[in-house]
Amino acid sequence: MIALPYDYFLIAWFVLAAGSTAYVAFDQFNGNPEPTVMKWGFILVTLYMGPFGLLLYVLADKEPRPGEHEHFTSPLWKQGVGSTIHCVAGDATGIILAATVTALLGLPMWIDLIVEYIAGFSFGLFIFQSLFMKKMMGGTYWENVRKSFMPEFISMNAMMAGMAPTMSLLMMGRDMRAMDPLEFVFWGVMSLGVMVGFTTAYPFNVWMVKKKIKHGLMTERLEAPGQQRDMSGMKSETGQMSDEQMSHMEGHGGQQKAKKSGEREVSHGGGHQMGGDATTPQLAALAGVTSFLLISGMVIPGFSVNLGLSARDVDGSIMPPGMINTFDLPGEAMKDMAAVKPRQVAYVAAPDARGDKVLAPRIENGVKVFDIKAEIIRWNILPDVAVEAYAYNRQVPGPRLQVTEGDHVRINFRNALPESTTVHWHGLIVPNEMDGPANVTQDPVPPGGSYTYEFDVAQSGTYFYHSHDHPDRQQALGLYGALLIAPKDPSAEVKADLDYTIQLQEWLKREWLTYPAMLMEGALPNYFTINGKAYPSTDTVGMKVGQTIKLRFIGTNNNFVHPMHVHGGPFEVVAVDGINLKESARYQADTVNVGPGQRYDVVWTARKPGKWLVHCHIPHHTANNNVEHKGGGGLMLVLNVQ
Ligand SMILES: [Cu+2]
Repeated sequence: MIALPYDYFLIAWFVLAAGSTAYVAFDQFNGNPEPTVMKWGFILVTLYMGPFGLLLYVLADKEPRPGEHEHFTSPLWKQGVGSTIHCVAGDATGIILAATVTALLGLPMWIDLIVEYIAGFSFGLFIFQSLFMKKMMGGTYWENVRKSFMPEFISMNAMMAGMAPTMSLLMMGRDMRAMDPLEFVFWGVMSLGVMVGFTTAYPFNVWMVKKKIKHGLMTERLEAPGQQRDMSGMKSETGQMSDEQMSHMEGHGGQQKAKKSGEREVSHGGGHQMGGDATTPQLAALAGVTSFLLISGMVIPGFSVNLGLSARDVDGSIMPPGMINTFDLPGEAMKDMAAVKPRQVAYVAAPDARGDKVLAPRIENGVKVFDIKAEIIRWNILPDVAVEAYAYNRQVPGPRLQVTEGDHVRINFRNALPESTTVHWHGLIVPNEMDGPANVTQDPVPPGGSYTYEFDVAQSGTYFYHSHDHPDRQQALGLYGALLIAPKDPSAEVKADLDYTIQLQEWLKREWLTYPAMLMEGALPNYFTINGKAYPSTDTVGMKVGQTIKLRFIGTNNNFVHPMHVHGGPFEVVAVDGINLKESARYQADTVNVGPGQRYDVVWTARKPGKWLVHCHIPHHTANNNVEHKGGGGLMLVLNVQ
């Protein structure tokens, strides 16, 4: 799926690889005089290595002019390319098949690596070398297995020594979609792994070709003297003849003739004959060193990434850019901190949509009934900044529930998130099974599930509700809303001319993706909102000189204590955590530290006309991704006094 800019790059890469492979396949089967196994070797390697496979093909193997293949491919470096090609074609195919199967089976990465090695080695040795190359090697199948074992072992070790750490570090890195064969980036990592593996295997293959213990490039010609003469005659007459024409003629005339007479000749480029000049100590040393490289390539990534995890454990998570990823980080932690998957967005809110809308209850037999649903939405915190949010009733904050002390309420909750969740009624005295903490007072509500919360409202004041299942993720992503309870006796309410609720939230949005902001390395927020909007998209509240406003600050945020400050003179703190302060306990201040979960009701008087700011006093929290616009950003709003 497309989630990050490099997904587009990968698509372009796959198009290039497909084009390169098509060209190599066409050219191989239309004129390159080479054994079929080598044709397929180049085709497979070009499929994995794209334009680099094509480059190797034209530089080292493609017959420049008819009849020159033997001479053209004779230099040792080209023979080394050929030898590495048939190693990589077999081994990499085995590795990629194994990686796909183990990922789909949900096996941990370390088992995946071992299975890949065994599969790659087996595929390379038993099929690609011993079976497909039987013709070139001469002898029986099992003789070939025996002869091929040591060169294949050395080459496979060297290749996997490069491919394994490339796969481990990239698959278990920041973007763990790379563990999922259904994602582009899995195939991108495989391609890169094959390229690194090719590079690490190449020098060993050059040496083995030089020592005549491994085949390099070969030329296979179908000897048909009559045809050859005819063709050269034609060539001298017409002066030119395309490769296609020649191969066409060979294919239809020459081949049949050759088959009849059995005249098929394979020559090894550079005149190499298989015999083997390598000494036993040399082979033993190479086997030892490549084994060491292999084990290092398998083990060393395990010092920095968790090879005990499977594709299922990490579930295609994309981690925040600066997160510290260590070998002991569990998959659960990764999923908790991961970006919201854009494809899971169920609803796109209008860019100017507002949250905290009053939800009118249904009255059923005297019970106030509210319907609330949690799902993933796209939500604009600024006109040009949209986040993937977890939301109640498709808004951030969730709908405002306004009830009166003494009400009996019922909340029909439905979970349309891809994960379990619950709802907690923060600060309320409710029956324990209505309180919400997942796995403490209730089973979490599964995706698609529902739960009915029902209780008598025995308190009054400023409260809120929020998720209590993985709240570090879910509440941080927007699962909260105001719960305002009017006192049964209206005279108990501290009166003001205006009433405005301020719900705080911290966001982490980077590189197109939204992560739950957390007070930890790599997950710190870069956007901040009041009622789901960052300044200058926050409300401007109109007032007249002499009017009072009750500001209800709610710490619906997860991480910081926000020192909320009002310009233009002090306010009076009249209630804390929903409880009215006695007159004697009320106090004047111009800043209240609103910590997560806390509520402060303050009454401010508009003393002078003008634009008076309400803002957090941590200046980073009044910027949008560290950019100021119209004098600030984030946790800021204007009281516009006429
Ligand atoms: Cu702040």
